[in-house]
Amino acid sequence: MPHPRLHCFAQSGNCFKVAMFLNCAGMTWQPMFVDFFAGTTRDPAWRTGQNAMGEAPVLEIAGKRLSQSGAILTYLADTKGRFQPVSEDERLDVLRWILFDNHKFTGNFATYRFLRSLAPQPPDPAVLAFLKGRAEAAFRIVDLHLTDRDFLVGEALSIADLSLSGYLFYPEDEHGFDIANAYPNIDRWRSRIANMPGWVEPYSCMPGERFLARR
Ligand SMILES: N[C@@H](CCC(=O)N[C@@H](CS)C(=O)NCC(=O)O)C(=O)O
Repeated sequence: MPHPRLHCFAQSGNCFKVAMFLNCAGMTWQPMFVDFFAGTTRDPAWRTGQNAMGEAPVLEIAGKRLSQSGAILTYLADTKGRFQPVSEDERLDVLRWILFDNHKFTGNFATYRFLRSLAPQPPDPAVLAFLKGRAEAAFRIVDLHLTDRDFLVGEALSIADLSLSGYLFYPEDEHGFDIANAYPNIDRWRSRIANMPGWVEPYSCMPGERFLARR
């Protein structure tokens, strides 16, 4: 059976969520470069051939073409038996955190980082300030939740952790958040994840040229 192919690019924490699973589960996979900054995901060919939602990541695996990192992580956990919830209550809790991640945590933080540092045009300061405030609020919620626990759900690493941490391993000059000092519980948690066997940092496992933050 061919190895899974992950359509991804180095700056994408959403892609990195899936790459972390593949790496930490010890799976062999093939990265397929998505030239996001040249507009690949906006190309009609991408939408008809890869993902009608116009997004990366896409994972080709076992004859399927999967998108939405949360759905991909759920599929991988279910089929590989790794990083999955261990009870019905945990399954719902993992789903809660993945939804919170997509809507509030990654949803605001990744957009903030993109506009702040990676977008070709300088951002509207009011939009940037709004996103920063929303991201900080989401960070406070996660930091508080991690006060007395090692992982988001249960006692072990789960796909909820892989989802929420996807953007936390990028350099501070890209996102501007002093995570170590402002959110110490998140900082310890992300170190726990980075110390998992097989973990590799995003710019070393996904294709695409790293460029300096534009601003
Ligand atoms: N909720 C989606 C978000 C995916 C997403 O926004 N991917 C970005 C790259 S990091 C993208 O392809 N954006 C294209 C666009 O918004 O036009 C997921 O978790 O997979």
